[in-house]
Order: sequence, then structure tokens, then C-alpha cells
Amino acid sequence: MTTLIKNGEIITSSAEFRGDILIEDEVIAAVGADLGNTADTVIDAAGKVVFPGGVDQHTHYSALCNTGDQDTAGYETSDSALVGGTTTVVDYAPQDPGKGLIESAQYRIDVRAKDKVCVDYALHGFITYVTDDNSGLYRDIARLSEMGIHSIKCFMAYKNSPLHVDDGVMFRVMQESKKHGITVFVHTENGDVIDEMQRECIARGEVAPKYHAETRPSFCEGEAAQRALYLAQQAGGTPLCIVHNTSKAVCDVIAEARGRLQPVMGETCAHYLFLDKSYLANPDFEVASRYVLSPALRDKCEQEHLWQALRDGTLHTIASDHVGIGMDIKRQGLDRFDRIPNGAPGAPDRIPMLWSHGVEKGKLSRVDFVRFTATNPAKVCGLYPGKGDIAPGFDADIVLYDRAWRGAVRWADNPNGADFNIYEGFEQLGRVETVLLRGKVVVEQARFVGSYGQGRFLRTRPYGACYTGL
Ligand code: DUC
Ligand code: ZN
Ligand code: ZN
Repeated sequence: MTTLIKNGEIITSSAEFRGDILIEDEVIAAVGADLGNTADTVIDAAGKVVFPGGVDQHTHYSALCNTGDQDTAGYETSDSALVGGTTTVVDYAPQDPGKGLIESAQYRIDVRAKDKVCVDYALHGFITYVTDDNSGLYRDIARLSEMGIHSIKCFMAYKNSPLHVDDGVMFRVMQESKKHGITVFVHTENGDVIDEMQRECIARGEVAPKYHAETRPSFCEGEAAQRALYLAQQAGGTPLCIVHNTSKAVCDVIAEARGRLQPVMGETCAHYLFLDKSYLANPDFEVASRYVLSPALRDKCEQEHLWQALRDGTLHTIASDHVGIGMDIKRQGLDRFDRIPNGAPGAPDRIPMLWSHGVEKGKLSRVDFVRFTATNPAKVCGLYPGKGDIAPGFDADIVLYDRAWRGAVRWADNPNGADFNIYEGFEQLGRVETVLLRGKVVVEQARFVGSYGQGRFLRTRPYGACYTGL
């Protein structure tokens, strides 16, 4: 089965040119200026921009929220990520209650994702039950590699919750991870300081959503990153990826570590580039609580620092931190901001928002857009080569984007598993028109035409970008 995409404006991680892409079965066979007209299917891409399917390295499908006992929206809602141009996610696999990392990840593949997932997916291990005896945890880290998992997340925030990983355990996790080719993904916020600030704030009767940002300032992010990096160095040089960076404070710390050649990669998320903490100040809880994310939205001036950090190589990837929770779950924190479950959906909007407000506004070159949304995440997560670029031998995960389309972001146009969209009403320049997943058309005229369960579990390679370079 061959497919030919003709006459597109192709953008790869290193070049832009007008040309054709020949696909044989699931894989790109050739890319060139004119590959003829002979194929089982020919797709006319004239007037369309053609780029690799997005790789979103940070999503939370079917996962326990950080407060309460409810799950986020399931893998069947990843259809909307595809409609938004993302063909691969690297999803977090938290420990299920009473289960270890391995058992939880296997259950996720066999039950949670099976017959539902629409995108290809890899998994990050995710420590959510630290106990007094963590020998089982360390044994599981040694076995993650056998399952094709080469990353694990530690939360330095959320003191007093089962998510919190203290410095001692994190240090041991780093040592074990280094031995087994695993990159440690760290949520760097100082849990002690945040806890203290939150308790003082609540005691003063300051309980509205806007205090979420006031009680987790950016110095907490910078300090925790510094500590994590120092510990990783002492643990033997464990590769780190510092996730969802929001501020100059943390970017300066990452830049300094990279300057001394420490293996560390930096991620930011689309919402930190386009939203700021004024959204949390909305007097209507139903609106403000949508923007309770952690780390918190910052002052607007931080956005420029993040763009700069992307351009200068301090940050490498732009993820969504997609959390499909609706207002029924957000309302758990109606009387206290610290009880509002953190996170918001974003996977479907990452590509259109970055194209509209990054590329079209001159913040990002087209090639950088491809690098930050597809190639670099594939590298960081050990999926490259294979995913994240347009070149012979890569999976034929391809987006045809109609630059000329004009409209606005509307939840109703691409429902995301929750009942709101944090970018509702933002101008949208262009839209994802067609998506191919491993050579098969799964989005046509901006509508999902694939099947539930079509997504494939992807085994990652050890140490991510340490071998592929960034
Ligand atoms: N961290 C995440 O990575 N996602 C949601 C909430 C959080 O704290
Ligand atoms: Zn986090
Ligand atoms: Zn997250």
C-alpha cells in the first residue's frame, strides 16, 4: 500500500521546501521535490503546510487527579489530540493504589488504554506512593527498561500527599535510574515552602483561586530545580528533564547546569507561553478554577523569558500537560484553592496555538516549531529516530495544515474530555485539516475518522536525548 502526498510546503526539523512524500505501508519511503504520480492513494497537499505529527511528551490520560479520588478523562478522548495534530503522546503512568510501577503500567496498557487509545503512546513511570519501605519501588525501576519505559517522574511539590517524593527517596531514585538508562522527569517546586505559604494564606481567610499563584512563587521552582540538579550530579550524573518550566528563575538554573555540561533537558507548556496569572483573578470560580495548574500561571513578563529560553537552547520541548478534568471535579475546591485539582486539558490545542501565536506572530521559526513540538520531545523520550520528523524510515505520522483558515478556538469544535477550553475564544490562524498516523488517514477535514484502539504502545530507548543530542 503506497500513499503519495504531493506538492506540500514541507517543514522538517532542519529544512523547508516544496515537495512530495512517498509512504509505503506505515513508513516514509522517500521525500523529494517530485516523486511522480504513481501510488495507491495520492493526496493533494497544494496550498497546505506539511509537518510531522506532534509528539506531546506530557499528558495525563486516565490518571488519578492530584486531589480527591477521581480519574482524568480516558484514552478514548485522545481522538481530540489527533484532531489537533498530535500523533504521539508520552503519557504518565502513576502507580495505582496498592500497585507498583510495573503492575500499574501494564494495567494501563492492557486495560486503561486498550481499545480506546487513538494516538501512539509511550509511558513515563510516575511515583505516587512513597512509603517507609521503598525497596519494591527501586526493584521496579530496575525492571522498567524491560517494559520499554525509560523515564520516571518525581514530584518535589505536594507535601503531605502520596505524590510527594522527599529528597532522600528522590536521590535513591536518581541512583537507580542512572544504572538502568532512565531519565528522571522532575516536577521542581519546593513543597515545604508552598505548604507553609498555603497554610498561612488559608488562615488569613484568603481562599479564592488567585491565591494558588500567590502561594507557589517562582523562587520555589528555581530552588527545587537547583536542588534536583545538585542531587542528580551527586547520584552519578543522572539525566534529568525538568518539566513544565514557567519562569526566568528556573530557566537560569537549567542554563547554568547545561553550561557545565550536566545532562538536563527543559520542557515548557503552551499555557505558560499564552496565559498569565490574571486568569486566576476572575471573580467567578467557574472560570478562575479552570486555570489552577501547577506550577501556577505567572506574570505576563515571564512569557518573554520562556520564548527566549526556547530560542537559546535552555528549553527544548513544548508540551501540553494535558489533564482532562471538568468542572465537576474542579468544584472540589469551591471553598479552598488548595483543594482544586490541578491541571487542564491542552493536548488538542498545542499545535494550533503554537502555529497561530508562535509561528504566525514571529516568535518561532517554522523549523523550530517542528523541533519543539515533535522532534525534540521524541529525542528527550527515546523515540527518535522513528517518531518526530519527516524523513525516510520514520513513521508516516504527518499533518496537513491549512494556513488560510481563520477562526477561533472553540471547545465545541474539538471537545477535549473536559467541559471547557482554557484557550476559548483565542484567535486561530489555520487549522489541522488532515492527519496520517503510520500512513493511515485518521483526520479528514478536521474530523476524526480513525478508530478507537488504533494507537500503539511504543517502547522507548534508554537515556533519551543523552544519546541523540540536544
Ligand atoms: N503536575 C503535572 O505535571 N500535571 C498536573 C499537575 C501537576 O502538578
Ligand atoms: Zn508536575
Ligand atoms: Zn503533568
